[in-house]
Amino acid sequence: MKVQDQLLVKAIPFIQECYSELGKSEAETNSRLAEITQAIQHKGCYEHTTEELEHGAKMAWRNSNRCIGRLFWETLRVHDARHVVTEEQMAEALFKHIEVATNGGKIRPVTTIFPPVHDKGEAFQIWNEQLIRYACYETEEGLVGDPASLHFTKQCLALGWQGAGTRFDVLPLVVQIGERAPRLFEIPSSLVLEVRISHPEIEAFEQLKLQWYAVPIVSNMRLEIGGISYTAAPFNGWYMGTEIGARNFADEARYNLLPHVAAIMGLDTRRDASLWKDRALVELNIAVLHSYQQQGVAIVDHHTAARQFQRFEDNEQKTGRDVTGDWSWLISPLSPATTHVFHQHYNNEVKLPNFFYRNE
Ligand code: HEM
Ligand code: NRG
Repeated sequence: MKVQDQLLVKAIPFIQECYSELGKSEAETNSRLAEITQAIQHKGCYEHTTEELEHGAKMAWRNSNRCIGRLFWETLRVHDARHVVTEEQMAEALFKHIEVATNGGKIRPVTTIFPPVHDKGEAFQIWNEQLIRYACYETEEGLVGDPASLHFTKQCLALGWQGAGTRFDVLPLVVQIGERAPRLFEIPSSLVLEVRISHPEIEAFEQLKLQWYAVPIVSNMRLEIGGISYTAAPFNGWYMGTEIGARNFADEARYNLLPHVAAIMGLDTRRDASLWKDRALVELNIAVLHSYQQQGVAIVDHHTAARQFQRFEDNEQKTGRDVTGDWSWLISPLSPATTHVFHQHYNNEVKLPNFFYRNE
């Protein structure tokens, strides 16, 4: 199939579904379809209206099979950044995203959408996996920081960045337009809200000197709406506590903190059967939820998130849409069988619009 036909084949069902959900008339839908068909025939591409972009992004969240937070899909704020042409403007828009999303801790779900692929053939790219993430350094004592960022940190250092060398250095933004050189921008620290981790009962947690950032802003996925690919479309909601407490802090290939937590709790780490890892995990997750709540930063525990997801499933069923989902991602890494998600089957079919990894 010709590239143009492929585009039209994806544009038509998107417009039909989008316009039907927005309650538009058949006449309006048909005239928009005619306009898009014309544009694709003459220019090889078409442009989304603000309304299509906004609703398309919401549909993409609604269709994100791995996301347990989808109850709130209609509340997504869409920042239209399709006018951006320079790297400076890109950084500016990303700073704005961080500020609006963070909102002093009352986190708002936001996506910022930069120009799509077809515009002058120049791809807008964000090298960061998330806008805010901690660096990782190779030292003689081993890795310092978040091992998930080892490769990206090396790229930043090669571009001339210098980090302070702590376990929690916020990495700079690296953006690239087309084949131009990538540009590095330090995020003003006043924009980065962070949470110090303490435990409601176990004071020794403070000795671990842990912290995490308030807002997860995923920036390594492309957003596809109606056949148009937005290569830079970072999005955020708020954290589910287990992402930090059961994975980022706990995974052996991340901060690997369970042995340290067990030590301050005085647990018997010589025997697996003492379940020291499980006990340490629970208290670490309690500490994460407690600290975010105490410092006024939005976060959700996995039981509440699962119940919210149940409501999403009910809503979708009432609306007559099939809920698709990726079971292996939807289950919580902590006590999964205590939530309904574990006991249910999900159809992992991929609907459009959606978010994809860059190379997909
Ligand atoms: C994945 C929760 C908002 C799109 C996830 C995951 C969780 C989650 C727990 C699994 C992450 C992992 O295991 O690493 C939430 C919560 C939100 C929220 C609590 C609060 C509002 C959003 C928003 C979008 C979104 C606003 C897009 C507009 C996605 C996508 C994935 C995902 C695409 C899969 C990421 C991947 O494949 O790496 N979400 N989410 N989520 N979420 Fe959400
Ligand atoms: N697990 C990752 C974040 C992935 C997305 N999670 C969200 N998304 N909650 C981590 O940093 O732990 N969101 O848009 O809210």
